[in-house]
Amino acid sequence: MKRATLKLVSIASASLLMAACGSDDTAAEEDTTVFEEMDYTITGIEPGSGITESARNTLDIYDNLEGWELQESSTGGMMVELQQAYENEEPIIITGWQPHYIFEIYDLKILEDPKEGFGAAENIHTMTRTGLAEDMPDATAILDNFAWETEDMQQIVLAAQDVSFEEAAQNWYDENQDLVSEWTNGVPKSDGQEIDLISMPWDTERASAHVMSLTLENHGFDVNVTSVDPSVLFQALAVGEADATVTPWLPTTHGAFMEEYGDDLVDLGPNLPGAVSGLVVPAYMDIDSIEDIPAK
Ligand code: PBE
Repeated sequence: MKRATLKLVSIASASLLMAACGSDDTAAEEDTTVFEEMDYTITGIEPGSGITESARNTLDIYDNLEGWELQESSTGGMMVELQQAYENEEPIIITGWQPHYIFEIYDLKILEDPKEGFGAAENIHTMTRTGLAEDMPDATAILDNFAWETEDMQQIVLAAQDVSFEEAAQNWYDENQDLVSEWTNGVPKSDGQEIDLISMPWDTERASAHVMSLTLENHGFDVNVTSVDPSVLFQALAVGEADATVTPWLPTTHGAFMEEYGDDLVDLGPNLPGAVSGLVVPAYMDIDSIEDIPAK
């Protein structure tokens, strides 16, 4: 009798335990399913981009990202995957950055990054080759004066979804003559001096290169713009093949290139404060921090 009671008690507690485990399991399974569905893969962009470098570093420094992979592709490819996932409310984690128009068309969140794998907030810098200030002091003065805000860049990037970048930049330029004149005020006009700007193949950089090009052209310079991968950009500036750029993101995104080439070029400092890059998810996903992503 006593034994039977004990047995009953133990069965009861066992089933209670099982019930507890069961409900835990279900919750855990659901969470895991979401990440299994993504194949523990982060949707990345071009292998040569700075953000890809930061994402690789992020995978290394967070223990919970053990087993996760970064799928490198292209910005266009990432955008297509984001669009498809978003339309079907499926889970996706991308490498993303702001300014970017995806934040205008989708409800997204940048995951908190307590270990700063993507750096704290970044600035976009203006840089020249060594000696530009001596060779072209007036152009250098304009480059050095160049300063604008995230909203300005974002406005062009967004408008360029409907019209060409030339048109979007020209419209912004025409509407913001007060700001532009702050960059050129007191600087003598050129009589056709040539200057080679170098840029990167992303919308944000197309926007800034177009605006700087328009500014210099309207001040009498003969501007040529080339768009290349970040590593080529830094090399070109370091060996003096290009004159200037308004595109590097620092201290993290292009930090590795800066370490390699920083001594052989001139950093004129930030032209846009508060750029952000990181892991980005649709708002319908139930995670807020990189630390919320479960290990594989
Ligand atoms: N980006 C946009 C670039 C720089 C600007 C963040 C994609 C990169 O990662 O190199």
